[in-house]
Amino acid sequence: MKCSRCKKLACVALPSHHAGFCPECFPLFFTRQVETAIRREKMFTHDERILVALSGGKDSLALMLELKLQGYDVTGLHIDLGIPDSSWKARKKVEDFCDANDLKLEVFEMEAWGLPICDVKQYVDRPVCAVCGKLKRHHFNRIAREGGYDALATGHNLDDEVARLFANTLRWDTPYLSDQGPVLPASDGFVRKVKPLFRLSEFETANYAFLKGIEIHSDPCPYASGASFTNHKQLWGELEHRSPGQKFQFYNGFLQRGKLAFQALEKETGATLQPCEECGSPTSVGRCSICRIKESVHRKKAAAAEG
Ligand code: Q46
Ligand code: ZN
Repeated sequence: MKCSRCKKLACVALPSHHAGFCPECFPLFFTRQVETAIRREKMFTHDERILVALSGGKDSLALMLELKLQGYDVTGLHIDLGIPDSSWKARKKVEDFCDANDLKLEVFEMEAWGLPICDVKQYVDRPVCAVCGKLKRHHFNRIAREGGYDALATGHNLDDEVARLFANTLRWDTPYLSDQGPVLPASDGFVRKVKPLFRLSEFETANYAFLKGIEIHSDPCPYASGASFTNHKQLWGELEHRSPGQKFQFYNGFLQRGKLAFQALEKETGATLQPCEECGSPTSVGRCSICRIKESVHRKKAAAAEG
């Protein structure tokens, strides 16, 4: 196959775009997709300050590098989760990457804040990933809000978005369906959230990271369960293989035609939010669920220490 742009030998075939690219031209395709996402969805401008959530994986590091190359004012935020034998490796990859590319970085330590994820696993009677995800979203938003950033960018790609949309649709989960999309505008103590990689598949992001020589953290989290999410991705992988372009059509169709209906439903039932009495984060009750989880873990830990 020849490169669709320069006609040299292609190294990446993209059936959904009826195209293929050589190692020099593929990053240009990637850049165009990110530019289109930012422009069409009005994600942010060159005058705004963007906080980029960096896990150390291929998507977040590729996003950070690409936004910097496009001249945006970006700062990375890494949350050190405090998972033994794992978190330090992800943190090191992020720190080395930011050093090597002269990128601004903030690191937030869950252990220093008083609730490492290993304690969540031990003392909370709920799936660890549900609580870990909630804690990460809480701190990403809080740090972006307190730091006066205009937007929080995450590395979610098309496969992540389609798998989540599919899961939300299977449950007809109205609150999540009304919120899902590449841009969530700022409201009630929440900063604007954006996903500039939503037009690109996992395969495309992985190729970009590889061709740019980004060293990623690829070890699986020792607490990972995510079986249904992985199953949904596999299912969609098969559909896409049989009918290239299906993933984007499904997601884009939802944005164009489905989302507004779910938003209208939520307006009728949505709760009013106010700042948490303790940490100031938006909540529908007096103290937010994060403050309550933290207190409950501390109580259980103290009781366990007393024997
Ligand atoms: S870090 Fe946290 Fe993930 Fe580990 S405990 Fe689960 S949610 S799997 S992306
Ligand atoms: Zn709180």
